[in-house]
Amino acid sequence: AGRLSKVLQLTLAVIKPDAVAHPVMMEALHQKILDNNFVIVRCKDLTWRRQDSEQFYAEHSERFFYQRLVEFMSSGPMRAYILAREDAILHWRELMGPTKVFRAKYTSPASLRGQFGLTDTRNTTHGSDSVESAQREISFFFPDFCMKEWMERKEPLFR
Ligand code: RTP
Ligand code: MG
Repeated sequence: AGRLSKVLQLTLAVIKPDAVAHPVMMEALHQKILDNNFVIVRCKDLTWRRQDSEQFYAEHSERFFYQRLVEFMSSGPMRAYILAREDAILHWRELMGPTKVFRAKYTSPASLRGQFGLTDTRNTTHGSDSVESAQREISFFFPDFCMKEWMERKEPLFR
Protein backbone atom coordinates (compact mmCIF):
# COMPACT_ATOMS: atom_id res chain seq x y z
CA ALA A 1 0.00 0.00 0.00
CA GLY A 2 2.93 2.32 0.79
CA ARG A 3 4.13 2.19 -2.82
CA LEU A 4 0.77 3.38 -4.09
CA SER A 5 0.34 6.30 -1.73
CA LYS A 6 1.10 9.73 -3.18
CA VAL A 7 2.79 12.57 -1.33
CA LEU A 8 0.11 15.16 -0.80
CA GLN A 9 0.84 18.87 -0.73
CA LEU A 10 -1.50 21.59 0.50
CA THR A 11 -2.17 24.91 -1.18
CA LEU A 12 -4.46 27.87 -0.62
CA ALA A 13 -6.72 28.71 -3.54
CA VAL A 14 -8.94 31.79 -3.45
CA ILE A 15 -11.76 32.74 -5.79
CA LYS A 16 -11.53 36.52 -5.88
CA PRO A 17 -14.55 38.86 -5.64
CA ASP A 18 -14.81 39.39 -9.44
CA ALA A 19 -15.44 35.66 -9.99
CA VAL A 20 -17.61 35.11 -6.91
CA ALA A 21 -19.99 37.73 -8.31
CA HIS A 22 -20.70 35.45 -11.30
CA PRO A 23 -22.38 32.09 -10.51
CA VAL A 24 -21.36 30.63 -13.89
CA MET A 25 -17.67 31.33 -13.21
CA MET A 26 -17.99 29.97 -9.67
CA GLU A 27 -19.45 26.75 -11.01
CA ALA A 28 -16.71 26.43 -13.66
CA LEU A 29 -13.95 27.08 -11.10
CA HIS A 30 -15.38 24.59 -8.64
CA GLN A 31 -15.70 21.97 -11.38
CA LYS A 32 -12.09 22.64 -12.42
CA ILE A 33 -10.96 21.81 -8.89
CA LEU A 34 -12.88 18.52 -8.93
CA ASP A 35 -11.76 17.58 -12.45
CA ASN A 36 -8.13 18.00 -11.41
CA ASN A 37 -8.32 15.52 -8.55
CA PHE A 38 -7.80 18.02 -5.79
CA VAL A 39 -9.16 17.01 -2.41
CA ILE A 40 -11.10 19.89 -0.87
CA VAL A 41 -9.79 19.90 2.68
CA ARG A 42 -11.58 23.08 3.78
CA CYS A 43 -13.79 25.60 1.99
CA LYS A 44 -15.33 28.80 3.25
CA ASP A 45 -16.86 32.04 2.05
CA LEU A 46 -15.69 35.25 3.66
CA THR A 47 -15.42 38.99 3.11
CA TRP A 48 -12.27 40.87 4.09
CA ARG A 49 -12.17 44.13 5.98
CA ARG A 50 -9.77 46.60 4.41
CA GLN A 51 -7.18 45.88 7.11
CA ASP A 52 -7.19 42.13 6.29
CA SER A 53 -6.46 42.98 2.70
CA GLU A 54 -3.64 45.37 3.66
CA GLN A 55 -2.08 42.77 5.94
CA PHE A 56 -2.30 39.91 3.45
CA TYR A 57 -0.69 41.97 0.67
CA ALA A 58 1.80 43.88 2.87
CA GLU A 59 4.70 42.59 0.73
CA HIS A 60 3.27 44.57 -2.22
CA SER A 61 2.77 47.82 -0.29
CA GLU A 62 5.31 49.71 -2.42
CA ARG A 63 3.86 48.57 -5.76
CA PHE A 64 1.82 50.94 -7.91
CA PHE A 65 -1.18 48.61 -7.83
CA TYR A 66 -1.32 48.17 -4.03
CA GLN A 67 -4.25 50.52 -3.34
CA ARG A 68 -6.38 49.12 -6.12
CA LEU A 69 -5.55 45.56 -5.08
CA VAL A 70 -6.38 46.18 -1.42
CA GLU A 71 -9.60 47.97 -2.35
CA PHE A 72 -10.72 45.24 -4.73
CA MET A 73 -9.94 42.30 -2.45
CA SER A 74 -12.09 43.82 0.31
CA SER A 75 -14.91 44.81 -2.06
CA GLY A 76 -17.07 41.69 -1.71
CA PRO A 77 -17.25 38.01 -0.82
CA MET A 78 -14.48 35.55 -1.70
CA ARG A 79 -14.29 31.77 -1.47
CA ALA A 80 -11.17 30.20 0.04
CA TYR A 81 -10.13 26.57 -0.33
CA ILE A 82 -7.43 24.46 1.24
CA LEU A 83 -6.65 21.99 -1.55
CA ALA A 84 -4.59 18.80 -1.36
CA ARG A 85 -2.94 16.98 -4.23
CA GLU A 86 0.40 15.82 -5.46
CA ASP A 87 2.21 19.07 -6.49
CA ALA A 88 -0.86 21.07 -5.46
CA ILE A 89 0.93 24.44 -5.44
CA LEU A 90 2.38 24.23 -8.93
CA HIS A 91 -0.67 22.50 -10.39
CA TRP A 92 -3.09 25.18 -9.17
CA ARG A 93 -0.76 27.97 -10.41
CA GLU A 94 -0.69 26.29 -13.83
CA LEU A 95 -4.47 26.05 -13.96
CA MET A 96 -4.75 29.75 -13.09
CA GLY A 97 -2.31 30.83 -15.81
CA PRO A 98 -0.18 34.00 -15.84
CA THR A 99 -1.05 36.90 -13.50
CA LYS A 100 -1.10 39.45 -16.32
CA VAL A 101 -4.30 38.99 -18.24
CA PHE A 102 -2.92 40.03 -21.65
CA ARG A 103 -0.30 37.31 -21.25
CA ALA A 104 -2.85 34.79 -20.04
CA LYS A 105 -5.14 35.44 -23.03
CA TYR A 106 -2.22 35.26 -25.43
CA THR A 107 -0.19 32.31 -24.13
CA SER A 108 -2.73 30.27 -22.12
CA PRO A 109 -6.25 31.02 -23.38
CA ALA A 110 -7.61 27.88 -21.73
CA SER A 111 -6.32 28.82 -18.26
CA LEU A 112 -8.71 30.30 -15.67
CA ARG A 113 -7.30 33.79 -16.13
CA GLY A 114 -7.15 33.33 -19.90
CA GLN A 115 -10.82 32.40 -19.95
CA PHE A 116 -12.26 34.65 -17.25
CA GLY A 117 -9.68 37.30 -16.31
CA LEU A 118 -10.80 40.92 -16.72
CA THR A 119 -7.69 42.86 -15.62
CA ASP A 120 -4.41 42.19 -13.80
CA THR A 121 -6.21 42.80 -10.52
CA ARG A 122 -9.59 41.26 -11.36
CA ASN A 123 -8.04 38.01 -12.48
CA THR A 124 -10.42 35.48 -10.87
CA THR A 125 -8.13 33.54 -8.56
CA HIS A 126 -5.21 33.48 -6.19
CA GLY A 127 -2.88 30.59 -5.44
CA SER A 128 0.06 30.19 -3.06
CA ASP A 129 3.41 30.38 -4.85
CA SER A 130 5.62 28.28 -2.51
CA VAL A 131 5.45 25.92 0.45
CA GLU A 132 6.26 28.84 2.77
CA SER A 133 3.54 31.08 1.39
CA ALA A 134 1.04 28.19 1.44
CA GLN A 135 1.73 27.80 5.17
CA ARG A 136 1.38 31.52 5.83
CA GLU A 137 -1.72 31.92 3.68
CA ILE A 138 -3.51 28.83 4.99
CA SER A 139 -3.12 30.05 8.56
CA PHE A 140 -4.17 33.57 7.51
CA PHE A 141 -7.44 32.27 6.06
CA PHE A 142 -7.96 29.27 8.36
CA PRO A 143 -6.43 30.13 11.75
CA ASP A 144 -7.91 27.01 13.39
CA PHE A 145 -6.47 24.61 10.81
CA CYS A 146 -3.39 22.70 11.98
CA MET A 147 -1.31 21.72 8.94
CA LYS A 148 1.05 19.52 10.92
CA GLU A 149 -1.83 17.57 12.43
CA TRP A 150 -3.43 17.12 9.00
CA MET A 151 -0.20 15.96 7.34
CA GLU A 152 0.39 13.46 10.14
CA ARG A 153 -3.20 12.17 10.24
CA LYS A 154 -3.56 8.41 10.45
CA GLU A 155 -6.96 7.90 8.82
CA PRO A 156 -7.12 7.59 5.00
CA LEU A 157 -8.64 10.43 2.94
CA PHE A 158 -11.31 8.16 1.49
CA ARG A 159 -12.91 5.09 3.02
P1 RTP B 1 0.54 36.61 -5.63
O1 RTP B 1 1.76 37.42 -5.32
O2 RTP B 1 -0.72 37.14 -4.99
O3 RTP B 1 0.74 35.15 -5.46
O4 RTP B 1 0.19 36.78 -7.18
P2 RTP B 1 1.13 36.65 -8.40
O5 RTP B 1 2.49 36.19 -7.98
O6 RTP B 1 0.36 35.85 -9.42
O7 RTP B 1 1.16 38.14 -8.92
P3 RTP B 1 1.98 39.42 -8.45
O8 RTP B 1 2.56 40.03 -9.67
O9 RTP B 1 2.89 39.10 -7.32
O10 RTP B 1 0.78 40.35 -7.98
C1 RTP B 1 0.21 40.26 -6.69
C2 RTP B 1 -1.26 40.53 -6.77
O11 RTP B 1 -1.49 41.83 -7.30
C3 RTP B 1 -2.41 41.80 -8.35
N1 RTP B 1 -1.97 42.72 -9.38
N2 RTP B 1 -2.66 43.77 -9.79
N3 RTP B 1 -1.54 46.02 -12.43
C4 RTP B 1 -2.35 45.57 -11.51
O12 RTP B 1 -3.42 46.08 -11.25
C5 RTP B 1 -1.93 44.36 -10.74
N4 RTP B 1 -0.79 43.71 -10.92
C6 RTP B 1 -0.81 42.67 -10.04
C7 RTP B 1 -2.43 40.37 -8.88
O13 RTP B 1 -3.72 40.02 -9.32
C8 RTP B 1 -2.03 39.56 -7.66
O14 RTP B 1 -3.18 39.15 -6.95
MG1 MG C 1 3.61 37.24 -6.35
